[in-house]
Amino acid sequence: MFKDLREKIKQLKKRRKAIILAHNYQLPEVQDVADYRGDSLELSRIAANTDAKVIVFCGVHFMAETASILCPDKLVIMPDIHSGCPMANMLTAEDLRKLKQRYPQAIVVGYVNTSAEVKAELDICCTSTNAVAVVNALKDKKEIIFVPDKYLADYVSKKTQRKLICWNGFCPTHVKILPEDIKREKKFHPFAKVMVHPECLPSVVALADNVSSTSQMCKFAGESEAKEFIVGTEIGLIYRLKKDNPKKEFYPASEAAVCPNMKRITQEKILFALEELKEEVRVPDNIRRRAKKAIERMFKII
Ligand code: CIZ
Ligand code: SF4
Repeated sequence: MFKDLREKIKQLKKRRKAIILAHNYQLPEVQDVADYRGDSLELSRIAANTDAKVIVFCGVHFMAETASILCPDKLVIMPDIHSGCPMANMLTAEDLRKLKQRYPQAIVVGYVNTSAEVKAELDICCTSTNAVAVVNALKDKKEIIFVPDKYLADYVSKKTQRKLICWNGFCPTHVKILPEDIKREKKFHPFAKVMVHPECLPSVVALADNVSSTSQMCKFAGESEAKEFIVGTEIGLIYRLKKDNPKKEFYPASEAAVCPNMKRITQEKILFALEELKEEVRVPDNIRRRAKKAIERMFKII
């Protein structure tokens, strides 16, 4: 059945002049039909530079919004519009405006895991790949607000030796990975390198050989001499890591690290999305222009 679906998707994709982008956490069946896989920013950059007319974005809502912010002339559609990010939903634009009022001198750095409305309130955007570099570039600023992820903020603060004003946001999936999980897997696989995402608990980050975003993990696993890896992030990444490195072994730190929102999209939904060209994600122009500035400032730093 997948073969049939795959063929239909391929044909319709051509007819619609569409490309399919899949986040590293998507289901294997989605990654298999994607033209590109990557983290949210890699995918948005691909969206911005493609000649395709339609972008089928398989990820969560803020990622499709980011693609739309960077390429407003293209039709960005999500095969499941209800794929949201609970972390992004923990901070509203109104919350951030209030925080800014309390610290009027502070420069505002925001993780890409935020809504377009929140991005419009930021000075600079960042990702888990470049958060440390972004904060390091703000040496002349006395106060820095860093939202919404308190654990990413903790990691960045330790790496940069900067005090950050943060928000009480977190990723409900990454906090499921516990230090005991890492210790147990290390016992089972004593030669494995431990890679963890900076959205994890600080007690988990402290046990890692490598703390990085999903795209950095793919790079690290490919370049490392090690043959085995314990992976402390959403388990969808394991499929990509294994496919790209068939001679190496990857063990999830915890089978509980599943993001249900990342698992909503299927091949069937991709086919429907291509048939009906729905659901469109478009950011209103006034918000888009302001949000784009924050993303462009980040591009200038990295
Ligand atoms: O930016 C992304 O794609 C996220 C949320 C995860 C990562 O580290 O790739
Ligand atoms: Fe959001 Fe966490 Fe899911 Fe990523 S894994 S989309 S941060 S809830």
